[in-house]
Amino acid sequence: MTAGTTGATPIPAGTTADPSGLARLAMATLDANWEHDHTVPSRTLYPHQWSWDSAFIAVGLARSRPERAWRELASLFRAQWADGRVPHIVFNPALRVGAYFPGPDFWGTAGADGAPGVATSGLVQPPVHALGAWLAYRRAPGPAGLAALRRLYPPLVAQQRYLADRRDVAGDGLACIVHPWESGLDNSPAWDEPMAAVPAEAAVMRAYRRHDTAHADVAHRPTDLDYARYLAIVAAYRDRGYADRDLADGHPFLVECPLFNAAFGAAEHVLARIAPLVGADPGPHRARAARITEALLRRLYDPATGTFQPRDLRTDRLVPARTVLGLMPLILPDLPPRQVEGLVVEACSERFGVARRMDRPLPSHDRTAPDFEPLRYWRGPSWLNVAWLLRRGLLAHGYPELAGGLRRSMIQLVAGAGCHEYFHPDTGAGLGSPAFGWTAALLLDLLGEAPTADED
Ligand code: 9WN
Repeated sequence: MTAGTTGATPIPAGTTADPSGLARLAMATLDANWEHDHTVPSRTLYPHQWSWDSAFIAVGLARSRPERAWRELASLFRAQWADGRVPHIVFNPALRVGAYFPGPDFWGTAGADGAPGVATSGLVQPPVHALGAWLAYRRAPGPAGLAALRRLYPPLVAQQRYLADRRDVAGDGLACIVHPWESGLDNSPAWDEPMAAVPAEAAVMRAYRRHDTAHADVAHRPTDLDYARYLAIVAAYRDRGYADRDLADGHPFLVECPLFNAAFGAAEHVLARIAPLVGADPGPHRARAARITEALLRRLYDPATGTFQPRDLRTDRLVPARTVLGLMPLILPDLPPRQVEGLVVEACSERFGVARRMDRPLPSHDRTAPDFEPLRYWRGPSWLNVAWLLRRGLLAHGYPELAGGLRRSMIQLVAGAGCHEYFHPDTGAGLGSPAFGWTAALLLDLLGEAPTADED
């Protein structure tokens, strides 16, 4: 172990502790993953364009290659559907069939109402794009950025309108997700209960060839039973033409997710800041932001645990698993002090271990839970995007020292293991793709700011 330049905990032996060396590694990773108008999350595992990845990646690109940041977001929004949904995957037509599973033939979006001219999935992901665009502009202000914001503002507003008008299945002011992939935390223990109700058998997967397990350790990925359920839910949505009417009548997975809705609310806060720059009225965005925060408090806050839990709309019950998803409403600037304090207590508890001097990285699931799995994807491993969001929340609510602890632990992870997709939550070993887009981008973003930077 070498002593780290950042002070608190030692940096594990590995890549480099030198910030300029780390920045070079991150930029080289982003350059290697750049594909004509977007960045692939990973050349092997995820060779197409992914929605929320592009938002995080744009923030890092703004620090290094701003022109690409705007192209990244523009290419994603070119695939926006007529109803405003921003698809979670935009397929690159130049790639061979089988480069990713499930591919365009399984999604079959071509005939769906309002689908764009390019092949996409029919799902969405957490709407972190307004935040991505805003931060890209803050990192690279200037006429080109302002022009890009002007172009992006209407599609960003349409994205929000889609979620508010078509996905508020319970009519309570929150958007619901119709597939675990929409949460971005695909196999989180948060989805175990709602997924258990989805009829499917692992054996179904014998009829398909999974692409992910050819490139990543089977023991680190979702199981065949998970995949069988993922496909069954896609098929149910596809069979209704990806229409959101009457979802409550029989769609097998309907959940209100705290991260997704925190992003939904944060987007309105950010749009209220973008609006005056592009000649629009910030008032309606402020009003919508306030309504989303109020709905989150009413529907997803659990006073017994002091944290937020997903609500399964099929049973109308809060899901008991205490995952990192529950901490995400901290990104809302108008979260009341009581809930802020509850979330900070939860974050600093043994479950998640946030501290000024963190001895282990932020896990994606409660470390003390019996179903905590340090190697399996979103069931324990540490991911930079959720840690980066939590850091923003801590800064927004006046906890710069805890935010500093998270920053150091994130930098140490990459210093020790490289730009991996996710990391072992105890040892910091790199897992999944070794050259992952958002890890590189968010690292660059962290390196570009002062350790106790104000929230922006
Ligand atoms: C399914 C691309 C995406 C991320 C998700 C992550 C993973 C896909 C998969 O990769 O999901 O969308 O094939 O496992 O869970 O958050 O956007 O990086």
